Amino acid sequence: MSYCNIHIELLLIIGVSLLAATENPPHIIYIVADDLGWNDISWHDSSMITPNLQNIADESVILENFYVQSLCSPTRSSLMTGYYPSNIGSQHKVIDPNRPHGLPLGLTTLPEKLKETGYISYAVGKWHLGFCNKDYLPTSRGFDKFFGIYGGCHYYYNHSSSEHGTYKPGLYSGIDLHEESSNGIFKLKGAEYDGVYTSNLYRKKIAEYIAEHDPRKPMFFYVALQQTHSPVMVESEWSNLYPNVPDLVRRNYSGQVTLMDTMVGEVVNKLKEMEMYEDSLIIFHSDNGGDVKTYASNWPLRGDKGTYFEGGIKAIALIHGKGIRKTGYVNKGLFHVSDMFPTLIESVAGGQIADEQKISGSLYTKHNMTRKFNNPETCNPSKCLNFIHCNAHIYLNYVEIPAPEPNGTDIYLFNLDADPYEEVNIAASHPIIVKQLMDKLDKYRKTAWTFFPPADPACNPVNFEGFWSPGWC
Ligand SMILES: [Ca+2]
Repeated sequence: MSYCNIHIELLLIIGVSLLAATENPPHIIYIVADDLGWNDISWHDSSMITPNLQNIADESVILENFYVQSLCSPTRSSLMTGYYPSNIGSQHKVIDPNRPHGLPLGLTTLPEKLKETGYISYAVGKWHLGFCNKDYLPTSRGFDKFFGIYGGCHYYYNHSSSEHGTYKPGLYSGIDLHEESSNGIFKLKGAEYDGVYTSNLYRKKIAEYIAEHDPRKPMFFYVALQQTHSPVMVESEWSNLYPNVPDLVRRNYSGQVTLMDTMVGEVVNKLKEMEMYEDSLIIFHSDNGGDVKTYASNWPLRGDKGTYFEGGIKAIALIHGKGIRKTGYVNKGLFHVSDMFPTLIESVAGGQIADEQKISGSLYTKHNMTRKFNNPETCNPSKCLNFIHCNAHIYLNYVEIPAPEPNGTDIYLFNLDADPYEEVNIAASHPIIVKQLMDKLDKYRKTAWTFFPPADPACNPVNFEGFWSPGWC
């Protein structure tokens, strides 16, 4: 299935490409969960308490073969630009707060493109696409307002993170909570914020942005939730909903899932209150698979966040609302997050993407493939300084082949129709398919590059009133 087929199929699902020229395009509510496990949703595991998402799902199209990258920044880079991350230097690892890089400047982002057709854009939550220079910030990349964090995660109560996130302490640490608008960029600290669980701040701000929006203009709202990313911290009212879960971390993680679900319900209710719901298209998906270190569950899929087995790159996903022709079913078509950009621009917003962009060697050239830079069994992500030297992952008619490092020997080939949980490696018995896919992979390697500079001590938040801030690249 080529890019065109993927795009056309997604377009058919949405079915809004035939909007009359006089009809206003819908509001687009794009909700991204962080590290949500494949099995951590009620339609896969009925013990998970996600009634709001279930209600939406019952009236939506569940995309059961929706693929993303295995980590946060690569998926979000692809979503915001329509490129494969490997073609825009964003494939490698994530955008670390101590490295002077970001989503490469000069690329037209989704909100910038939507602005051409009249959209007003808001973002609440996690950015994780660079901040070392003001030019990388959300309001410099097309959003009209932003409230949230620049990095990949932070502690929910004191809003701090280290250069290594919250996994382990780093030499540099600081507060990561900001608001941006036409009035400026603001570091958020004080009684209104200190000690307040971050998601509660988001809940308030999401409602505020929707209430302030002029409903006569199309709205693009990027709701980038921190749930269910580490640290596994949640107020007890949520974890107490799972009294039968014996493990404390899993109980807290489950509470995060239900808080996430509640926030989605609050978005829906606010849209209804403002009489915008009937004119809204809602998209929900995770940015990568669940992280088993935080007790997420991707069962029965193999692998998890950071791997290129199904558990790392197959995301919970649905699409709901205005323009959907047929709802209440599971679609098993093969999609990649990069398909969202052209679909939303052309089919939903009524905008245009230049033909030369569609047919260029890198931009918007879609295939059923997802590249990978590491293999959990052979490659430590922290040592993968260039994904080309690590592993890749390619799909062809539902057969996948994670290819090895150039000097490696491990090749996996799975028939996902017969073996969806990747239990039997059939590479040795299918050399022709392996050769075909390796040749294809080599072709794509030639279009890849990496933007992953070394850490720069100029990032130190002590230089910026204790905040992770722009101004050092
Ligand atoms: Ca993530």
